[in-house]
Amino acid sequence: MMYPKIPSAQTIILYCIKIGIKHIVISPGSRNAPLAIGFASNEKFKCYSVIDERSAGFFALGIAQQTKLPALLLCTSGSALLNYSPSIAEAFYSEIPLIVISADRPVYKINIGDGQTIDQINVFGKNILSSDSLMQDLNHQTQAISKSNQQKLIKLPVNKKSIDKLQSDVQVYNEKLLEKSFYNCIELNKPIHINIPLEEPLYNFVENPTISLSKKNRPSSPVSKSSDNFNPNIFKKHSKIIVLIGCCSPNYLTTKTINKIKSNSNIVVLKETTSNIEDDSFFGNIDKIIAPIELLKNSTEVFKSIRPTLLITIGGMIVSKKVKSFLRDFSPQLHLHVGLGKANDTYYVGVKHILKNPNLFFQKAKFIKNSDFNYYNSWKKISNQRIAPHKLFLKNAPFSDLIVFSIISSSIPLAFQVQVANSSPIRYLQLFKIHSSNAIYCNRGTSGIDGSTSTAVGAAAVSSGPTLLITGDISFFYDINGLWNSYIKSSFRIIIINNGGGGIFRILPGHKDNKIFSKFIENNHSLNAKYLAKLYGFNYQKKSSKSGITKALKTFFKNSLKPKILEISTPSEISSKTLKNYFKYLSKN
Ligand SMILES: Cc1ncc(C[n+]2csc(CCOP(=O)(O)OP(=O)(O)O)c2C)c(N)n1
Repeated sequence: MMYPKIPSAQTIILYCIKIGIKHIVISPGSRNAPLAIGFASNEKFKCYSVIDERSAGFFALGIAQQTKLPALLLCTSGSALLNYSPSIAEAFYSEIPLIVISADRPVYKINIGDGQTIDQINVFGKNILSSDSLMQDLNHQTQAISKSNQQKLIKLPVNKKSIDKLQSDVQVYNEKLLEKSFYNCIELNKPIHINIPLEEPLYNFVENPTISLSKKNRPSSPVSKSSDNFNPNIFKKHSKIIVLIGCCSPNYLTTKTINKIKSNSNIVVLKETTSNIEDDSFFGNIDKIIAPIELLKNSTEVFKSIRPTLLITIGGMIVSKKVKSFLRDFSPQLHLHVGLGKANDTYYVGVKHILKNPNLFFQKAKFIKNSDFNYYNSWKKISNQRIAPHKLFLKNAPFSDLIVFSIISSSIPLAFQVQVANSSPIRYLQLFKIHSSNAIYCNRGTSGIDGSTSTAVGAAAVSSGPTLLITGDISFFYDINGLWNSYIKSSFRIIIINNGGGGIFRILPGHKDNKIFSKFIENNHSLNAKYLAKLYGFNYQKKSSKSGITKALKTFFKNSLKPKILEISTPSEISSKTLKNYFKYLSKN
């Protein structure tokens, strides 16, 4: 094992061992070499080398999403750090813990014309929990420090005793800062940033630690993790209750909770595909239920009849624009968000945050003994109305994105976890039933298209089962560097739905069929992934028909020596028209 001689660098490594950080994603550089070598030579850590920091950030996000523990990112000084921004914002809004360590020049070398230096503090603005710098060690290169011009870190004359005293203060400060920041990161599931100023020489190591960390207790919890600020009788006051479930990790709600919720027929559960919750009495495929109502002449009347008086939200971001607009236009009297994560006032009625694990919340909830089934049945009736027309439409619909998703959704083997890119892939997938064994993930914190591949590769690197990434063409080409690493397993699968541009913009309101739209909004193109597949060692197939895909999927998921890409070409115009016709058809039948 090699521990860096520089005390602050060694302290970070000892701290990571102390709190059990395991996964370290390292991007190259020289300033971060003391830490890179220190981590990589210690078998307590599993280190990954990912060159592009934007991709590295998402790769680490994928790891933390799966392990539910912080993954650590390490980069050199300068613009390297800025490239973590998209993944840090995603982690912040998705509440995924990441620790960013940036190596830096000493303070006296910033903004004086030294190479590869920028101001590295607070570069992530408000999209991160905290951004701090360790203090520079004063017993390392004391001469160089005392020679520095502007910031007098050490006052001359210096002697060993005074340096030892100053260094001991630096050590106390640094340990406290690490303790507090790491602890907050874990407790609040949010990203944090620690900058570390390092003076050369950088490549000196010792075999055994020369520092012993203080044994002081952890700082007090940043939030009270749980509170009882709710009235368990609230359910008795409402006969129209919606529980809306957004992004959750698998098994977030226990079977006991699900059964308890089911026992109350005043409750309608609307669950998104990313909720990873399955029960036949809950309503998935929310858009399939709501979008056709929007097209009815008497839509207001219908919406009014299913409007809730109490809305309870659980989990993270909501994908369905339809449910958001329904609940904003036909708003509940009361909105409670239950959980330890952030409560968003998404529906403009003011949100009351019940800071409690939803399982405990429902355990304590008191229900009316014999609730009538009216409210549940109103939703059930609409949901049932969709079943036959859905099937019939798909049977006769032309080859399009919708057809492709209907085929894919019924072909995924149970062992696969599914990583889905933004934006139309996750929206299409929401229209179909996915087996509960297939955990579904999507970067919905910021809904970016910039890291879906890297996230999927990172997640797959720490998952025992195989991973399928379903992505659009623009998202795929955007994050090509997600494939530029050596951690892609042979079981990794990518399906690219290539509709020649950002197909989502043809679906969203405001679409215009003209050149400006095609060039600047949709970005239509004629690229395909054939040569990229070759470059990165993937088996590759391209299909553009229903029978072609069906045939390809028969072998696509089977074991292979290389990972595989299945690229599916779809017609963009027909795809957007088909989706619109689908909702029209559902509304009329
Ligand atoms: C980093 C980033 N830039 C831009 C966007 C806006 N955006 C959302 S979806 C999309 C196009 C996605 O196209 P594609 O991956 O081909 O999927 P499709 O919608 O065609 O299915 C864009 C540019 C974004 N979400 N994130």
